[in-house]
Amino acid sequence: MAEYDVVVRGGTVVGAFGTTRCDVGVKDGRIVALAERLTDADTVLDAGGLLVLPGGVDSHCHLEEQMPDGSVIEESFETGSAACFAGGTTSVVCFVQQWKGHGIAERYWEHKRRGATGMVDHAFHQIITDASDLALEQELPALVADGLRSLKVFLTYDPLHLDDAQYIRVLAAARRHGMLVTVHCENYHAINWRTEALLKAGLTAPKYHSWSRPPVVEREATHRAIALAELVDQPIQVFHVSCEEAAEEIARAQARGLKVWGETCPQYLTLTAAHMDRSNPQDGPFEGAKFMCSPSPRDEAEQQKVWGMLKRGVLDVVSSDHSGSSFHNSIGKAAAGRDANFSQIPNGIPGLAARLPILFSEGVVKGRISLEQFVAITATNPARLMGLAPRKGSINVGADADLVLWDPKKQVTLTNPLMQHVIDYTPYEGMQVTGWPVATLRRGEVVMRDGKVQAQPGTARYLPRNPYAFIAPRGILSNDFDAAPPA
Ligand code: DUC
Ligand code: ZN
Ligand code: ZN
Repeated sequence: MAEYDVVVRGGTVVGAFGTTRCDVGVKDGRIVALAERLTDADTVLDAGGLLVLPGGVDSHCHLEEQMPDGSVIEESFETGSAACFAGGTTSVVCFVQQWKGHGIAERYWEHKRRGATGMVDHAFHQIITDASDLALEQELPALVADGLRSLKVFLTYDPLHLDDAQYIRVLAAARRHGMLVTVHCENYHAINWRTEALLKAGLTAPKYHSWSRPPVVEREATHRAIALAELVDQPIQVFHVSCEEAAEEIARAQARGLKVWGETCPQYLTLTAAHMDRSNPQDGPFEGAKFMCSPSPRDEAEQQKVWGMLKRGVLDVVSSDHSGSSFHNSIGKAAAGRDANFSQIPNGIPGLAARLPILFSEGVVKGRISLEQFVAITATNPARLMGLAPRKGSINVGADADLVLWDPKKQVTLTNPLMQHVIDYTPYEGMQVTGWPVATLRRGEVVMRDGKVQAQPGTARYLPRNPYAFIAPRGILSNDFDAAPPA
């Protein structure tokens, strides 16, 4: 029997802290050797001229989520897995929704069953829409015992949003259970107020989505989310930061020593509000719906500031927030008709496969971030923050052999078929990128080669997360009274 099942030979192995020329030896799905020359392998993959990257970790994407009205997000675990592998991502953290008025257990176990039908390794964030005793006191402990380590709250969006009292209850429950809280930061009442006024004034086209939620609504909610997290002494990650003023709130919190992390997404680095003002001959201004997500993309000056925040490390994760709704069918963007006003159009854009190529091309190739930073923000940092390290997110002996063979010179024009998701469009259609995944290995198995995804449905693994120190509360309270002592 050969010493290695697979050897990846002659590539340039990239880690968050450095880059080395070495071979990677794989046995039983794990990395067992890193050395200048490895022989005695069943399969040798030639990586000459290629980069060898850890498989991407997308810690924020929406797959097969079940909605209270009985509908299910279009992207299934199976189709989403194909998109992940096509773009060099091998692990995801996706969401389970709580339905208002219900507990969390039933949906969680159902979602876990669905996750197993795909191919991509996965963990879950539990969305809390109703901070009830049933959810947080009675049902949450069993989910934590199953390896759930993060909660998600929305400070805006009907019917998901929590008020401050409910948000504090979630922070306290997370602290007791040793969990991370991730937060969608926009001010609910401010957006509703502006939306009503815009609609009354007849300003209903997709482009007015961005007018309904200017940066100040994101900054205010980010400030409040951080302040209340500080009160409870609970670490949080602020999701999808779109603008400098929200990132500044995070920078200030970090400078004070708080455990606050910030994520952004490719859409805030490459799209602008002007995309929502596009028209086409068939659909008119409805074309703009393709780019509608929340927070709203801003402008080019803001994009450069968000890049700056990534370079500084204030924002240290880039995830896709893949939340697609197809454009041409009647259940997606046009669910309320093609004349619907902006507030009736589902938010969210697809981006699972585009995430790494866009970050590499716009970031590394254009000199905005280093190659090592690219690996850190797309794999190593999300794995560490989500409690998936050292098994995922880096190329280490003992880690799962999740690897991407990356051609740093290959030039590609992004098209929807290349994305391999179920959604019928990509907001990045026509974008030119340099750098492309030519093969993806998941636990040592080649699951994508030259664009052909070859993994079997049902081979995904759930990633239970043990308690981990990285997200432990600081133990610093306003005074000696701890209102939510850890269990
Ligand atoms: N924003 C979110 O917060 N989630 C999904 C889609 C979106 O645009
Ligand atoms: Zn969100
Ligand atoms: Zn999201």
